Amino acid sequence: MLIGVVGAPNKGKSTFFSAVTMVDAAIANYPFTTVTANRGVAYVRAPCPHVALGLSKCTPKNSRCANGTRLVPVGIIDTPGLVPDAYKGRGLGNKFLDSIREADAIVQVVDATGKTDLHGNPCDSCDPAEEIAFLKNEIAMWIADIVSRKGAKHLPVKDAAASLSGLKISEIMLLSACKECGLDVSDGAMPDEEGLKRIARELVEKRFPIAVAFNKIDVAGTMGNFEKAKLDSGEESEGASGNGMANLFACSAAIELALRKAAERGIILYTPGSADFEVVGTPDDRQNEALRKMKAFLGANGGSGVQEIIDWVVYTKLRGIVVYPVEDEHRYSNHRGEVLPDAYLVPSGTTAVQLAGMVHTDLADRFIGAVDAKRHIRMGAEHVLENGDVVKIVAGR
Ligand SMILES: Nc1nc2c(ncn2[C@@H]2O[C@H](COP(=O)(O)OP(=O)(O)OP(=O)(O)O)[C@@H](O)[C@H]2O)c(=O)[nH]1
Ligand SMILES: [Mg+2]
Repeated sequence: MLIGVVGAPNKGKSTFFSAVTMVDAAIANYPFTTVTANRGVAYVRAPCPHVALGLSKCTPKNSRCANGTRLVPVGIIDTPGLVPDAYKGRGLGNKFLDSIREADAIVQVVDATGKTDLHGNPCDSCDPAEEIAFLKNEIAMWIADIVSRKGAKHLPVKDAAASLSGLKISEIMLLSACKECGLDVSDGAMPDEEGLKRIARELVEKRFPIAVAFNKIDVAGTMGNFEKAKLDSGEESEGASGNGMANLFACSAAIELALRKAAERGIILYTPGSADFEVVGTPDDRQNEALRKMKAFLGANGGSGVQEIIDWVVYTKLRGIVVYPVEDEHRYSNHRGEVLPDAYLVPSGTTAVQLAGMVHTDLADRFIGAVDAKRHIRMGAEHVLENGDVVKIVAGR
């Protein structure tokens, strides 16, 4: 799974990315600081099974365990800023769009203060809610443009689908988008330009689930903009889908980054996503003052909001589950005695034999069966795994 951090310039994308990955990406208060995409690894939270299994500890290898919370890796990509008409190549247009091709979902970072415009330049009172529509529109135009560049007026649906395959848009997805737009393509030909634009908007919804991060919420007076946007989007979408503003989140990437850096330096104990931290080092006066402010912010907002977004995207939008392959189902360990060493983030619906293939392609070929190590029952190849399962794969020679 790969999450793209996306949005107009100067909104805090790289700050968000750095906070969740601890990769040092360039951050600055001007547009187009990021010119090529940065890749890293973020983490989703899961209850570590060592607690429910009554084990005193675990030995994570590909992940971390922080006070009983397993932090499971998920790929993330920080993209260059997107400006209006990026699909025509404006700004870093093509670079931006290319960098989201592989993303399975998007975190759209908007500046909740309203102090930067769609080009990332200073602005007195821009409406952050406008940025939300802008991203969807831009991606839709990009998709429509890719198809219409194929030339023919009534392009065969098959050719349209082929032109979108690089974006991981399948023919089935395309046909379902046409259907949802009420457009009949049973003659095998794509509709006119107007129809194509509608289909492209529908494809954005299907292909790129979006969480909107109202960032810089630590700036005084900003929460009102978030509340307003929530109301606006709720009113708008309630008629359409009834699920309102569920994808809007308030966050402070800057505070999350500062907290993780302080934790890395041993000044505080902080579990990403929590609403508090403990001072364990010896901060100087300046650091003490900053920590005091951050504690107050976390207390008032129930956390920085950043980790919550990653978790929501992975669990709610991408329907991920976390499973733990082991070699010894009694000790929950690998052959070196390391307890619950690996946590795999997989799509819901993953079967035992598919997990075997993810651990090692060879294991799927030699698959004989699997054991549910928590319940001590056997699983067949097609057994669908559940979130939190601990699985021993049994393979032949
Ligand atoms: N107050 C506050 N400032 C923030 C926050 N996140 C980012 N900033 C500031 O916003 C400015 C832009 O941050 P970047 O992370 O470089 O933004 P970007 O979206 O990656 O910018 P481009 O790469 O130019 O598109 C910097 O001055 C950051 O310090 C936040 O949560 N709170
Ligand atoms: Mg950046």
